[in-house]
Formats: sequence, structure tokens, C-alpha cells
Amino acid sequence: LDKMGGINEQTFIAVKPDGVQRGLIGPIISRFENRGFKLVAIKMVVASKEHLEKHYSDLSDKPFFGGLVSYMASGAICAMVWEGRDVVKTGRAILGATKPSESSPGTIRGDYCIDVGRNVCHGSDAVESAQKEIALWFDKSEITSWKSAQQSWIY
Ligand code: RTP
Repeated sequence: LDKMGGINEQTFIAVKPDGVQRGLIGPIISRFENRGFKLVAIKMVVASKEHLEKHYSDLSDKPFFGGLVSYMASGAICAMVWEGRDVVKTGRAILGATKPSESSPGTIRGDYCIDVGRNVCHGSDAVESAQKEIALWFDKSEITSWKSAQQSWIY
């Protein structure tokens, strides 16, 4: 087995407007950094409703869709791309279950929120959706390629 296999997998992680307002960008970044993942893109964005309707197009028939889009458009979001082996799946585990009442203590949602409509963070749910979301939120030129000096200690 190639020891470096899959280490270029990427996921889209966002700190939602409530997370930004509550000062949780730092703690959220720390959890991904501490795990050993590599931050390859980051920016603050106030997204338009049109952009968010595209981002959440799979949820357009849900009763909470309008409220979700308004909440996400209500302030600045910290948009990021994180890289590393199994980062999509592990990223979801770091975030915790969508419903805070089901997210374990030790996860971001399990430690920082109560309400599903104010659940502080987003993470792509599959490798294919990650690729779509990264392309929606970032231009290729905004995604860096750099070699972590710690890499040989992580893999
Ligand atoms: P996310 O996309 O934000 O990482 O969340 P997710 O995949 O874990 O959950 P998903 O089912 O895709 O829902 C997206 C976001 O919609 C909001 N939501 N509100 N009011 C409700 O019942 C409800 N259900 C979901 C949450 O903010 C959820 O993260």
C-alpha cells in the first residue's frame, strides 16, 4: 500500500454566520490543524441568496430551505478547503451530527451549539459533493499547494 495514498483528498468546510459572530473560527481551525489536516484555502465571504440556493440545491424542497438560506446569507462566513487522507469523512466526524442534540461532546457541534438551525459549521458529505462545493466557493487560483514540514510525521 502506498503510504501517501489519498493524502490529496479535499473537503469544503465553512464556519457559518453564527460561528463567525461567536468567535469560533479559531477553535474550528484548531481542531482540523491539530488532527493533522492541511489548510489550503481560506476566505471571509458574505454569500448572496442565489449562491446559497446553489450550495443547498439538494435541499430546495425542504420546509426549512428559505430559513436556511436567509440564515446563511445573514452575515460573514469563513470558507475553507482542508486537505488530507479521508478528510471528507473525518471532517464530518470532527463537526458532529447535524442535529446538535445528536452530536457527541468532543465534536464541534456537540461542544458549541444547541439548535439545528444555528449549528455553526458546514462540511461536505461526500468526495463528489466536496469537489462541487469547492468549485462553487473558490476559484482554482485561490487554492494553494504547499508541503507541510510535518507531513512525514503525520503519514
Ligand atoms: P451542513 O450541510 O450544514 O454541513 O449540514 P448537514 O449536511 O449535516 O445537514 P443537511 O441535512 O444537509 O442540512 C443542511 C443544514 O440545514 C439546516 N437544517 N435545518 N430546521 C431543520 O430541521 C434543519 N435541518 C437541517 C442545518 O443548518 C444543516 O446544517
